[in-house]
Amino acid sequence: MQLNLVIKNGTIVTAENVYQADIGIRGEKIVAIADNLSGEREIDATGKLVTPGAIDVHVHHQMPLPSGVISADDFFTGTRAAAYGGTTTIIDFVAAEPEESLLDALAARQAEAKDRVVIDYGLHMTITPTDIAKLDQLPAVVEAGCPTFKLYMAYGFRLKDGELLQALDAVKQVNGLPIVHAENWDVICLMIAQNLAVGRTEPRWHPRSRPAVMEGEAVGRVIDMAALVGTPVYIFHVSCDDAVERIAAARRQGLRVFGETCPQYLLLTDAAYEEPGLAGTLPVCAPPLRSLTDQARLWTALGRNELQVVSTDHCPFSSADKALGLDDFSRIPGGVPSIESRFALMYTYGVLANCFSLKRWVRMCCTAPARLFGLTHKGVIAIGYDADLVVFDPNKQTILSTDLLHENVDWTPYTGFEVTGWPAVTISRGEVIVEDGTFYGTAGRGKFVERQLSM
Ligand code: DUC
Ligand code: ZN
Repeated sequence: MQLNLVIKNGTIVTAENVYQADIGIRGEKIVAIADNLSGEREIDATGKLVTPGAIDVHVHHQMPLPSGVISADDFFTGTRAAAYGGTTTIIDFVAAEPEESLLDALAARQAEAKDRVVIDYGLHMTITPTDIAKLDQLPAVVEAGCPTFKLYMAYGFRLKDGELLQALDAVKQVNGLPIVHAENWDVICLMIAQNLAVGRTEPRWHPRSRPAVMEGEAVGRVIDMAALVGTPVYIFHVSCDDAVERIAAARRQGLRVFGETCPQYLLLTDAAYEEPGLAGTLPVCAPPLRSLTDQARLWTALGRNELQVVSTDHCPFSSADKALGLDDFSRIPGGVPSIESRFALMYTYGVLANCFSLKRWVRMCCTAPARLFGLTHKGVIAIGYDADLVVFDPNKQTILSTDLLHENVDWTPYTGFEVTGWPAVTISRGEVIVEDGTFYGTAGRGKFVERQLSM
């Protein structure tokens, strides 16, 4: 069989197995897994791990906030950084204007991404309060390849409980997956106002205005509503023990409840908000960073499969934008970067720290996101799947810094973090797009993936 590309002598890591074999690629697909393959081009992966391309189901590129500030990575810079870090598919978001149809909004967002994306991408459809009148459009959105629906319980465009129930029911009717930002917005608003009223304006009041117990309450509330309606539900950016406990309890009852956490909650704590001046504003995100105890619980939850996915919620804002909230923590644009470092951070601080196995690393960063989010040809190393692969050098030592990373932002919360293991080669649909630190991809080569759920 004529092979265009062969990855030779590597250790293949999948969610189920770790084994030695060569991988043969023809065109965009994996067509052979065997010993002693040869092809037009061969990459020697001796001493390296070969994994599926990582999948990041939670990213915000060029996302405008109501304040007018826009997240700093666009679809080119963000997906190029993702490729450097071994991520070959992302799922971003689309939100319709009040007068806009959901399909028009989808087309507009695809137009923003089209000429810029370096890797394949999908989009989650957001359901805001003004979209409750458009729920009859959901079948068309699913038909267009977007079967996952973002529901906010926080921010100005949150859904109130009645709207949330309506949205969950509508998503269930189309066999979609609701994905939820779960926090208690009324409590947060009150606590922010109370703190600001007495001059508590510094970033340290950000986590104190968004208590973990109320994240747990919101997670429990939406799980109960999803159970009432009979739909599965996926909880975004779980940050604390209270939220994990609700998810774990629901799963023990046999409910189809899933959750993710992100590197910031696994590796940073709320002590970061105690830093004076600008430094304390930078890691502001929502939910906020939590305590060391919460952090430890998240690692345990990943090891026990109480949480299934590690995504990033990559949403960088420049330090100049963060400084807009220097005198008022509630004005700090929320979000942190990690689209490039997630896969390696999870290897170093997860696998090498014995929190979970190699197989589970691949499961939570590649295979589970593909399965849960309907990326039917991705996240797995098997014949017929897309040749999205990473040749991962498990010995490469790196100290993270903004100079090393390619995210379009002038800071990273991971400055000084020591990482062992980094992608040496990233392959997207059979094309080498990063090799030994050089980028070979092109803007616009990524394709929109029409996703189909199989839950
Ligand atoms: N939280 C953040 O911190 N940023 C982006 C959106 C979100 O929910
Ligand atoms: Zn987000």
